[in-house]
Amino acid sequence: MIELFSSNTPNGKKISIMLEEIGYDYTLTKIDLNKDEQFKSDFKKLSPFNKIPVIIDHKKKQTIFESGAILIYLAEQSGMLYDQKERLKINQWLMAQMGYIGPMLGQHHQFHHYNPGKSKFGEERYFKISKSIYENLDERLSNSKFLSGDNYSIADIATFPWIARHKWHDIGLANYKNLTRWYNEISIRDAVIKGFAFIDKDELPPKP
Ligand SMILES: N[C@@H](CCC(=O)N[C@@H](CS)C(=O)NCC(=O)O)C(=O)O
Repeated sequence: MIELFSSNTPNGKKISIMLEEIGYDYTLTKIDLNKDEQFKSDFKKLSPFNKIPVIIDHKKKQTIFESGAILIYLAEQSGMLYDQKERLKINQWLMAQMGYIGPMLGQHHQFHHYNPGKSKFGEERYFKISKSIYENLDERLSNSKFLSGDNYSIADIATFPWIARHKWHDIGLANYKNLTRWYNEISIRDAVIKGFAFIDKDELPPKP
């Protein structure tokens, strides 16, 4: 049995979506970031940087932090969504999400959504970078069905919940035809709908 420690954020949703995709049973332990529960000493023992998500695979006595590492672990355990032949491509798009797309859109959330008016520099910088991320993804998806190629993979699962915050981005997802096609296709998967609503039972991926 997998125990998922998570919150209702894009990084949190990656793992609930993955668990639904591979059909694993799991229990959810909510970590309330607004109450600083991520800083409790018991949680820090599982997550050295005090971040969600974390999983414990109780059967295998394994604790894993970092969403990319968790996705790879679950993909390898289940033999799903991380095709051996596509691994190099999947790794590149997964690492791009982990090292660039997520952190940059996260900064955009901080300056544009949570703290508008506090730093013109920060707002402009991360708006511009986020817009270029939409452009880059749209370009990639103009000649590839999914991020790593023809098949849906953990790279798509990692990226989708970040693009699902498109209303906060104010960039206009609908203007990016290929990114919208990809987004819509993933939005209607049963596992994505279930995984998206893992904390707020009525939450659906917002329409472009
Ligand atoms: N690189 C980490 C980032 C995780 C992360 O930033 N989690 C956020 C929520 S989305 C968090 O736990 N924030 C709490 C804090 O920074 O205090 C991953 O992908 O797992």
